[in-house]
Amino acid sequence: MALNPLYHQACFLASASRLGNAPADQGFEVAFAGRSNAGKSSAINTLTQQKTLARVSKTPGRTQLLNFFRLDDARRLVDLPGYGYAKVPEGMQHAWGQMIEQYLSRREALKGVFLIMDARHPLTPFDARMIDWCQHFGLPLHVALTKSDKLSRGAALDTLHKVAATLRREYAQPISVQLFSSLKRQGIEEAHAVLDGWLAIG
Ligand SMILES: Nc1nc2c(ncn2[C@@H]2O[C@H](COP(=O)(O)OP(=O)(O)OP(=O)(O)O)[C@@H](O)[C@H]2O)c(=O)[nH]1
Ligand SMILES: [Mg+2]
Repeated sequence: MALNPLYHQACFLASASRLGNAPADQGFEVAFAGRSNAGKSSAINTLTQQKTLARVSKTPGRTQLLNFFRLDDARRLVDLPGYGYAKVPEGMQHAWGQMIEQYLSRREALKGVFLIMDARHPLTPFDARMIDWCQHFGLPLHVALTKSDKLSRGAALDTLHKVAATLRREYAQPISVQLFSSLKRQGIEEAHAVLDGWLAIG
């Protein structure tokens, strides 16, 4: 299936250190959240078919900004700072929590959260906190288990089924989940179907 050109024309719009600095709160926005180093920026690049749109980091825990990418006048993807990196000082982790919670609770344009988890380490306590926030604020959530190329096909499917079962059991609102790999470019159509729905594309 051909990529909707809207994704491919994505370009950097702005970085914000807090919600007050973010671009105007209108239209449709999807945020990419997840642990530091999980593969959020890589997923954004893969889904927009661009190599260097979002910066892929060798040093986790560095990005403390909300990075906004514009698809068109009304639509944006947002790369959220990663969480759970052990070496980040506590004060910074606290600031992170406040910024993210503000963003999730107050951002009108935010239509859904794309939660990126390393398929080898899914559902960490930090992920659970993010899911709790989304459920609390009534935000639609989709989980992408990325780096699935690092697992055998059987192990990846096993993880998918286990995570889906846990999400069904633990949370009131439905949460969809898929396997994804930026390296092997797997799961792209499934991810776009979710993004299309939230961003009112097509
Ligand atoms: N094998 C494999 N490696 C991946 C995949 N996605 C990302 N990576 C690697 O994982 C590392 C972290 O990727 P990023 O996309 O920077 O992760 P991030 O979640 O944006 O990290 P922070 O911005 O620090 O929170 C990089 O070395 C990527 O090349 C994948 O699907 N497969
Ligand atoms: Mg990143």
